[in-house]
Amino acid sequence: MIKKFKLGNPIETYATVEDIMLTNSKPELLKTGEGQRTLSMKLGKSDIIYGMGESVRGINKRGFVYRSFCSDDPNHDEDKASLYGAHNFFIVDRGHEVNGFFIDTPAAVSFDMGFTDPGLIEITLDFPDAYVYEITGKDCGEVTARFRKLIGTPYIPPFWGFGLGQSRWSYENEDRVRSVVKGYREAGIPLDMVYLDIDYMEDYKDFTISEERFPEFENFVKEMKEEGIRLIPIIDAGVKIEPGYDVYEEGLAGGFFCRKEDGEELVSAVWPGKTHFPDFLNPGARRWFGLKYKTLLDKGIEGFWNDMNEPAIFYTEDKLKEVFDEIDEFKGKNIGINEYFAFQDLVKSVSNNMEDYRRFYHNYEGKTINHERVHNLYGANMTRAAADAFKELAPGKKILMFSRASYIGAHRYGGIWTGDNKSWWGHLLLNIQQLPGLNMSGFLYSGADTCGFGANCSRDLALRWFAVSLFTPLMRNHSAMGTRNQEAYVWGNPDDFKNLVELRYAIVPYIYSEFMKAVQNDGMLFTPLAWEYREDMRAREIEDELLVGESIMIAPVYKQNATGRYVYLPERMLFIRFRKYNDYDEMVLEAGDHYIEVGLNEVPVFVRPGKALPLAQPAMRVEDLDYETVKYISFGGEYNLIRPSEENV
Ligand code: MIG
Repeated sequence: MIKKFKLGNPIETYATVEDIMLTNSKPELLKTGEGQRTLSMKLGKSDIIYGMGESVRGINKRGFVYRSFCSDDPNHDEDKASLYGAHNFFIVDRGHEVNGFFIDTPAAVSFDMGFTDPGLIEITLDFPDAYVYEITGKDCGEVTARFRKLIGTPYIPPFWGFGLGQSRWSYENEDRVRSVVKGYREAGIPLDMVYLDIDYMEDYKDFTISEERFPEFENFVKEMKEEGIRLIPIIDAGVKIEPGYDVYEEGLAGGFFCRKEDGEELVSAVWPGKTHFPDFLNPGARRWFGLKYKTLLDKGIEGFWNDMNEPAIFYTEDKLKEVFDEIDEFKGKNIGINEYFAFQDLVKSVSNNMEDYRRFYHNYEGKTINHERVHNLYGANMTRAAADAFKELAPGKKILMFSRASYIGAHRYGGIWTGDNKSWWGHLLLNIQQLPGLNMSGFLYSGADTCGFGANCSRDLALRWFAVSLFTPLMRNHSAMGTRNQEAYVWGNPDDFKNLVELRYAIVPYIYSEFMKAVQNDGMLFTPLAWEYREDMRAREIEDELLVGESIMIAPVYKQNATGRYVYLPERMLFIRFRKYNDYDEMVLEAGDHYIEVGLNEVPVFVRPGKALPLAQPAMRVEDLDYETVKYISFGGEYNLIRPSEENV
């Protein structure tokens, strides 16, 4: 059962695709407070909260304040209220019944999930205008499926998008890319994609290519394609201000950039230096920017990643001026301790600050709307710009597309990656814990930067991380400038990595098949144990094991120096310890707790009773997988394998 309520005058977000009749009353399960700015609900002692999409902390979201406000913040610490996505959907599992809530507003919202008062959820809207959806059902899966039906079918990537991608900021020229491909080939490790970060461009200008570093780009794309590798360039939101640069000139002439109150285009600095932000909320601007991807499609490119679209702001001219003026006031003064801290904060406040987000406007649905009111739609509409254009530019063809910023609804247009994590063991666990929330919000094609983006990775962390990522639809190894190289072939004994990546390719048919079932049935690819084992009190607290599709459960090792781990089995399962896709131990384990040994080169998988896991003979790239080689590891069951259809290849 879904009920839709209206608070104030909501701004349309197009997050949903189903028409639901408005209930002309206040929300029923959530109690509205003063000025309809707050919504609250009592929490029972053992209620569990799931959802909130891309966010920090555990699978159970209870006990923290999350704030939906797309943010460019590379420090995903435990106290970060906002990451890159704004996914305002959560469910409360009350045992006998489950309630789901979607707060549909493009402005910021805070979700106090039993933090201030352990017995209360309190939602605070920055603006008291929103559609509120209340969904009830018998269990978590049913409520989530109803929500997913409401928001429409998730993006399906091309089949090769399930292969391994290698990325780094940056493989800055042709030879560097060639050497990465060579590294993989020599180690015999499968690979489907190499990502190009901002340095492939000329001065970080969107839709340009550096003549110096990629002098014959089109030929190079072809050369790589012949090698079986697709190049995936990055596109940033900001357009460099540079007279004569076509994207800048056209954007200006078309009136496609965001403006300030005085009618001037906002000047903000990002990688290209000073830029303007395309107004992705304006259909004309969206179409114009989307069609620009043609420049790269024409050169043989078949996939992209969209970045910096929260939008990230290093500084704006206006803010910088204000800060300098304030600093001037400190000059020559005898600074006290409080002033010292205020002084120090001044410079830090320059990037991604609220004043700047209030400084510009969008032309949305025929109205001029301040950015603050629609902030969370910006990145989502950049993705939509690309996806709409792809339909026009490459009809019938699947283009790989994923974004950093997102709002619910954008899951129909592309996937997301989870941004700048670190090569930390804690972030490996975070990777596991983020997956169910992402699926609940419709983001099925997603994954984290394998091995971690910031900080230096170690060999053991790299192995353990590959052993997790090999289950995620988007599997990409990516790292930041200045960090240690972490490609699969750089570590000693690359065969350990080869075996892990081969196992990935061997289970691609399963991941793809379960992905498609999740698309078709409004289902989950990564499910918390408690959703399936409803009566099992232990399962309700498991935060480091997941069901992946219908056949298997995973229990990854995410601690350093661990030679194994404790695993809880809610029922009898077939434990497989893979060393290689065709070399593994098999053991039936009874329900309950077990300590399992898992070497650095091993992957534990548990097949559920009455189910089977398909495994193909691996190939060097996804398109070469031969479905005739698929064999099944069965625990007394059969498997319905969905193969990629013609159009998905
Ligand atoms: O300010 O393009 O999250 O994946 O490598 C950093 C450089 C900008 C942030 C992305 C990251 C990418 C990096 N970008």
